[in-house]
Amino acid sequence: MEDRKSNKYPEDDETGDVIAMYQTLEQFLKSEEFEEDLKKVLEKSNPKYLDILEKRRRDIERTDHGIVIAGEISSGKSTLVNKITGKKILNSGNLESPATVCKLRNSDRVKIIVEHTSGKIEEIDLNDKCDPNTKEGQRILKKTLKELTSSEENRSYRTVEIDLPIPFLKGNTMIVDTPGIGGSEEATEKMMDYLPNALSFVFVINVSNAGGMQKDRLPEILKKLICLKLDDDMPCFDPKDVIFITNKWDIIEEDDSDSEEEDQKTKTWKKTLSDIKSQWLKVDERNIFRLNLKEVLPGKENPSVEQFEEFQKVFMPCIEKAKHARVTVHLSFLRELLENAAKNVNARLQLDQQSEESQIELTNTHIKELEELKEKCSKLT
Ligand SMILES: Nc1nc2c(ncn2[C@@H]2O[C@H](COP(=O)(O)OP(=O)(O)OP(=O)(O)O)[C@@H](O)[C@H]2O)c(=O)[nH]1
Ligand SMILES: [Mg+2]
Repeated sequence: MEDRKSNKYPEDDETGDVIAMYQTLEQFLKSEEFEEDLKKVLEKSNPKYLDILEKRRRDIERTDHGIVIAGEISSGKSTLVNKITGKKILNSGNLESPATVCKLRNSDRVKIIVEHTSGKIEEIDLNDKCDPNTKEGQRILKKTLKELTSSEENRSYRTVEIDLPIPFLKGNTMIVDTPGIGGSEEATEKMMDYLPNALSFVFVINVSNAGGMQKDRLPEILKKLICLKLDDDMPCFDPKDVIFITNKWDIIEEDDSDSEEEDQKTKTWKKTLSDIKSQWLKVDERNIFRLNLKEVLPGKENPSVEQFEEFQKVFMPCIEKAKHARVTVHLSFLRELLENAAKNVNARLQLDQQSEESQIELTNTHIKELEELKEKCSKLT
């Protein structure tokens, strides 16, 4: 393993500009120059603005734009990721599935990058060893990943990143396979820790599990997400974008005993829909899919393939949106805060007309500084 050289994308410059704007604004609003009474007025229009500014800056500094695939253990998450990429790379159906967050990223070079909980980063270059477009290449990648994630060292991994050509993924947007909820506590914790990096989610539900979602541990993660959102720790995640895949309908037995009664599948569908709606109020029903992932095979025609195609029509725009989501949301937040700050300083200037010249000069400096930031903000959008 070698130490990793950092990847840089064109949109990183844009992000860098937004981070710099946050820093300048934080410095200015904290400084003595920005007077106490102005601070109080701003606090009224934008309560806790300094705390929020700091949280927002931390959010834009996150480099992963994750589309996170999550759900209960063995629900079909890794199978789904393999179907999305069209490559059998992630291990599925393994009782000892990797208890690590696995991130897939588009790259010209094939490599695996391991991040330890200590922060140490290591890289395994596989570029000359496998071509991921061939079955053999996928087998090698899968085997390497399996060895890596089933090793004792896996416990010290925070994330494992697999870089390979996935043209539909842009820049830092990644598809993230997570350890199943209900597995080891340690793995669930790693998954929960990763959540603030996410911009979007696909939840996979195994409908053949008795009790469906109530017994499923999915509500646990949904609650955590709601808390993160309410605390402003995930400002760029839009709850309406969440997608649900209900999987493994083939395991539910057909009930042909009494045609008068609703069959098992209809009952399960109604229950699953009502569970999802009660646990995730913002759900868009068009984002709930019903299929058997194992029947999603190239060249086949069946209801699962049709549903998978419908799913892709919703999923692909999420990927496109993720590329600029952070910069767009942060710029509009900055613009609103700057407008409020400038408005307050302007009002102050009018009151100060009669007072000392130095006072007016200082207020003018505030306005100039805020206007400069606003202009930078407009140039970026
Ligand atoms: N019957 C049935 N089995 C499926 C279907 N989709 C996936 N499976 C199987 O379910 C098992 C678990 O699938 P995975 O993709 O590994 O599930 P996972 O959610 O990644 O599991 P963990 O990572 O261990 O939490 C595998 O044996 C899959 O082949 C389906 O539609 N029907
Ligand atoms: Mg898995």
